[in-house]
Order: sequence, then structure tokens, then C-alpha cells
Amino acid sequence: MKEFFPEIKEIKYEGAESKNDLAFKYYNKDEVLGGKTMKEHLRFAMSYWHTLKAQGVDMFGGETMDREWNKYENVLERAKARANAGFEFMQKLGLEYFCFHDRDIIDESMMLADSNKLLDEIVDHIEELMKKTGRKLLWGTTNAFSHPRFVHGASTSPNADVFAYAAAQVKKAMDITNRLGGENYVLWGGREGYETLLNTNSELEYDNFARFLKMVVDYKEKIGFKGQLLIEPKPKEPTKHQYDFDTATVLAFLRKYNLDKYYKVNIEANHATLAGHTFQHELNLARINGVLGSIDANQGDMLLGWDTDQFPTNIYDTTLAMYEVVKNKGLGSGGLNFDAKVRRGSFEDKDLFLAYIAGMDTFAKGLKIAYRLYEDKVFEDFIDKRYESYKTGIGKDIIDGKVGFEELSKYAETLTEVKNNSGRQEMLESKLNQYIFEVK
Ligand code: XLS
Ligand code: NI
Ligand code: NI
Repeated sequence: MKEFFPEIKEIKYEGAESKNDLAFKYYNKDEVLGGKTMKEHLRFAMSYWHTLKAQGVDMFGGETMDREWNKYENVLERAKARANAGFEFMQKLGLEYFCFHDRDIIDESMMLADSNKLLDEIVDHIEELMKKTGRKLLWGTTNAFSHPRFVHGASTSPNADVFAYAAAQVKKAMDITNRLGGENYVLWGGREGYETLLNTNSELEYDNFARFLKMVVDYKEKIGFKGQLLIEPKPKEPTKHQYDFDTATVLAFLRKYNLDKYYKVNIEANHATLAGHTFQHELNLARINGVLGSIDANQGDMLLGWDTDQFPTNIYDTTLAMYEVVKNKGLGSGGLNFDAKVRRGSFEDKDLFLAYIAGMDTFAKGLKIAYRLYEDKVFEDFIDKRYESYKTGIGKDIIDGKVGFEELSKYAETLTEVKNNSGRQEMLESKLNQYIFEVK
């Protein structure tokens, strides 16, 4: 089989002292933390779209990236070459998993039936590659946002034909995901949202969105798909108001339509910050509500207001993200999908490897620091003590539901002074720094 990255050999762990750019400094896949290897904790995945399809196009200019595998004339040949390049890439980097949209693995045809036939052919090929290389599918999804038919949304389009088309696409993508043993199925809203209420029946759109998600649940049962269903929140882009704004919005929506027990969330760092939250906030909210399913690992640029999908290199963010994952006792069937793309100026194939190494190392180091913070109960003990007043006396009565406003008023009248303690934020931030600097 043609090698697409002949200059690059298997990327190995060489340790923090290494000067080799094409080696891991912190990601040591077999290193054990709390009974699990780093590889098992992190479950890294390659995003098919950003890694294999994106070629550097932006609003002001064309492709800067010259990818050998995208040059084949014939649709199926091109799709096979793309898959071959992807599997070579995963093997060389030691990435166990991948994620795709239906339209990433092979280009769409004019008619749905033809698209589906082509999908079957490329899935045969991908299945073979998976067997040969031991790579696994973290999740599959549908691209129901790029084609012009989705101009007004998919399941929230005012056009019922578009709803039907999106349903057919999700059905097929779920079949494929199931066939390839996918561990999750993702629904990112795409264009499910609106630009202006002057032309929008938002009530019907929300209801239809829920109808659609119910059909996903029914079909999952029908085909016996064992994977986890995930919704990926995002507040804006492409539409101004996206219905899946953030975790809190998604939870309220799912609960209203009695869908909450079927779905968890896939949290993306850059989507969290677009919603005005930190990455940790979204992970935390998902965790305490029992819906933390998986992660799209990337980072945004705080000076830009859109989804820049950069490779994660900020150690503060990865540490605090992994802290939530450790507290969640892992991600279950989820993993860390690099929903990230190299910058337009990083146009060589080699940059793809360098970018993944940067992201994997930053998360590996973040995991180690988070694990130590957790084991040493650096924040836990402080937080525990901060809420001590709820363990005895009036606090315990509140927790136990023994008191109401009348009892509390009587109690409050007896207080001569209300005393608070310092939150010690700066001290805690300094401790976090100490762990970031010192953990080996
Ligand atoms: C776009 C989303 C998308 C999903 C999959 O912003 O992150 O890439 O992860 O459809
Ligand atoms: Ni994403
Ligand atoms: Ni994104």
C-alpha cells in the first residue's frame, strides 16, 4: 500500500528532556496512573474532517495544503486514499480512535441512494483497515449542514422535505456507526438554530428538533446500537442562535421532552468559551448532572469571536479539564477527539503530526497534574471545609429538609453576628501553579 508519510516513522515517547520534535515528551501511553494506562485514560481520537479533508481554505483565500490523498480523480479511489492516509497517520501517532461525519469518508452524490451505495463501499474498505490496524471508531455523525439544502437547518428547517432528508442521512450514518462498532453517536446541531425571529416559528422548530431526537432513540433501539448518544452544545456559528447553546440549555431541552435519559453531552473546549464559559465549567456542569459523555479537544483564541478549533496547548485548561474527567472516574465510552485543525500557515503534512503531538502531550501532562491534585486532595479538602456549616446544626437541618422559612427566621433572630471565611482564591491558584510547575 502506498505510504503517504514516508518521512515519518512511528512517534515514540522520549521524555521531557528530548529535543526531537517528532517524539512525545509527556504522553507515555503505557504509564499507569491509578490502575489505568495513560492510553486508557485519554482515549485519543483523530477527527477525519480537520485532519484529512481541510486544506487551509479561509474566507480570503484558497487551499494552502497540498494533500496527496485528496488528489485522486475518482470518488471512490480518492476516498480510499484518504482512509489509507488516515489509518497510516493514526498508526504512526499511536491514536487508537477516529471520528467522522458521513460526508467525510466519501463525497456526496446527487441522489441519496447513490451516496448510500458509495458509503457502503468505503465502509467495506474502512472496516478492513480497522481489522488490519486495530483502530476503533469513537463516534460517527452526520453532516447535515454543508449542503445548500440545509440552508435553513435540518430537523429545524421550515421545509419538511429537508427534515426527511436529514432523517435518512442520520439513519444511514447510525447504520454505518453500528456496523463499525462505534462507541458513540454524536449529534451536533449544525444549522439547528435561527437568524431572526421575524421569519421563525421557534416553538415548532424546538418541537421538531425533539421529534427528530426521539426518532434517533427509536432507531437506536431498533438496530440494537449499543453506543452512547451524545449531543454537542455550541452557542453560535453558523447560526446566530443555536438551539444547543450550552450544557445547561441542552439539559433543559432534553428534560422538557423527556429525552434526558437517552443522551449525554460531548463537550468542546472552543464551544464552551464561545458560550462565555470556561471549558472546565461545561465539563463540571455535565459531570454533576451525570451527562459527561465525551470531549472535543481543542482551544479557541480569546481575541477572536469564532470557533478557531486550534490544537490544545494551554496547560491550565487541559489540567482543569482532566481534573473534571478524573473526578468523573473517566469518560466511559467517550474519549478525547481532536476537533482541531492546523493553522493555514502550517501547511506541510509534517505539521499534522507536530500538532497532534502538541495536543497529546499537553493533555497527557494535564492528566498527570490533575491526578496528583486529586490524590493529594488539594482542592477537595479546602472545598470540604468551606461547606462545613452544612454538616451540623442548622445547616444539617436545611440539608435534611427539617426546617422552613419560619424555623430559619427564628434561628436567624438569635444570631448576633454572621461570620464568613476567606475564599482564598489566590492561594489556591498559587497551589495549582505549584502542581503545574512541579509534577513530573
Ligand atoms: C463544529 C463541531 C463539529 C462537531 C461534529 O463546530 O465541533 O465539528 O464536532 O459535527
Ligand atoms: Ni466538535
Ligand atoms: Ni467546533
